[in-house]
Amino acid sequence: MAASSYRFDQTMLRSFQTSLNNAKHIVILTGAGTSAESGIPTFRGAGGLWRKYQATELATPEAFVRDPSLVWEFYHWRREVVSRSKPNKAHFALAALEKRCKEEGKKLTLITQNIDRLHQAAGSKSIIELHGSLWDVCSADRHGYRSDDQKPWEDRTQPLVPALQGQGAPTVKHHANIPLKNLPHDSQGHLLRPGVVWFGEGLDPDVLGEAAEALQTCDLFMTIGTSSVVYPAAGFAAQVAARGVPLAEVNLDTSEATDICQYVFQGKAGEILPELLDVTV
Ligand code: BJW
Repeated sequence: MAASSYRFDQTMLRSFQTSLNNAKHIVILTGAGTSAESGIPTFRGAGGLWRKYQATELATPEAFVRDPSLVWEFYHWRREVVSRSKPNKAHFALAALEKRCKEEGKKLTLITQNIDRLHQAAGSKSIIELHGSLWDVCSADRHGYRSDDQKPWEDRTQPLVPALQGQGAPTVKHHANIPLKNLPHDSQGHLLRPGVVWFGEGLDPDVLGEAAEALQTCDLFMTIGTSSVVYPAAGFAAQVAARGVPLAEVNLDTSEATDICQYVFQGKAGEILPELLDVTV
């Protein structure tokens, strides 16, 4: 068996597991690091580069208005990557914990910033998707924002339009420059965009409301694989800490939330979580 690349402080581990066993409602916030071991790039750091762009530069309504073909190429490539990816041990451990909680009459709410649906693929049921889904599309207004008229809808067709076939490779230097008319459109001829939440866009109020309710009632909070720099999710840890709720972090590195967490477990989520949560995956 390969040696573990992490080593827990045993006192911290036991103390965390006591909090876990005593908790009646656990809220878990996940970010891109949770899917990193499935081969899905994170946003920040070297992995977040696509061609010469930082992923966060393309996840904006302004980028979409400036160059919808480029943004569609980027999302088409990510749909390809995710469609070939499988959930990892972190996803399975969280799904197993949810199942155990249910059997014991406890509640677990998983709030994810990820748009890859890998938590669902691993069997998690109680999920709040803060930033939408890679598999959703919606119409865009003239500023590139999600149109208020309708909610995003799922379209798993891949490619969404023939013009995207074979596009989006991260290594090529030249963009496809797909003419607007050949990009995804709805049946009324409106240009479509990915049904995700970009910088500067408000989150779905229903989704935010569900998250707020869970945050107000939880008695244990875990933050896993997120840098905790993007709001509103970045504010969740401090919000529950203000009620005296214990916080735990699992991350390869430190994050903006590390300093306020009582329990800090550093390493890969897929390696740490099965032992930490005492589940078999
Ligand atoms: C591992 C690991 C392994 C690696 N195991 N760990 C308050 C103050 C200041 C600004 C704002 C504010 N409120 C709102 C804003 C503006 C903005 C914001 O937060 N800006 C900040 C950057 C400062 N927020 C918004 O615009 C949000 N809208 C909003 O709040 O509306 C109202 C409003 C608007 C404007 C002003 C004020 C109010 C919307 C945010 C939408 C974010 N969208 C994206 C793209 C989604 C679609 C897509 O995927 O393409 O969401 S950006 C991107 O960042 C994506 C992610 O979900 C999000 C968070 O990233 P995450 O998951 O944390 O990933 P990384 O890469 O940052 O971190 C990975 C972590 O994993 C690292 O820590 C690694 O160490 C770790 N890791 N491998 C464990 N194996």
